[in-house]
Amino acid sequence: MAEDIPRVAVLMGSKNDWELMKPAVDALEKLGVSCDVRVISAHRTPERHAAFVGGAGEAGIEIFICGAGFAAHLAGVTAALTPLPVLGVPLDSSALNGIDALLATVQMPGGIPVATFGIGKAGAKNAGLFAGAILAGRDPEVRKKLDELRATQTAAVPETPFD
Ligand code: RP5
Repeated sequence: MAEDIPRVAVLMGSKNDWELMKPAVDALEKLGVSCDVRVISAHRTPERHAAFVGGAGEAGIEIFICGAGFAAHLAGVTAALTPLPVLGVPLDSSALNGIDALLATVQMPGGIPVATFGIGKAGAKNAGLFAGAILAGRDPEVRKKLDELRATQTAAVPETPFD
C-alpha cells in the first residue's frame, strides 16, 4: 500500500468481508492511491462509524467505499454522515446471495446518494477503479496510471481464443 496520506476510506461491516473487498484496495494500489481500510459496522459499531466518518474529511479522505452484506446500511449511513462521494458495494454474505444487500444499497431515498456497484468482488474492483477515475479528474498522476492500466488490460485480450 502506498505510504502517503490516504485519500480513499474502504469500510466493511465485518472482518469476514475482507476477501470480497480486497479487490477495491488492489485496484487503488495499482493507481498509486493510498487507502485507509477499516472494519466499521453501522449497527454494531455506530459510535466508531460516526467518529471515523466525522474526522475523515479533515484527515484527507476524499471518497468512501463501503462494502456490507445482509441489510446493508453501511453505505447509506456513511452517506448520511458526509457530503463526500460514497460508493457502495453489496456483498454476497447472506442466504440471499447479496440481492438483499444490493437492494438495500441501491434503493436510497432521494436526497442522500450512494453510487452502487455490482455484488461482490467485481463490484469491489469497479468501486476501486471508479474512485480512481474520480481522483484522475483532478490528479494527473492518477490519470496517467489509469490510462496505463486500461492499455495493459486491452493488450491482454487475445485476438482469438487460441492465442
Ligand atoms: C454485515 O453482516 C457485514 O457486512 C457482513 O457482510 C455480514 C455478516 O457479518 P458477520 O456476522 O460475518 O460478522 O454487517
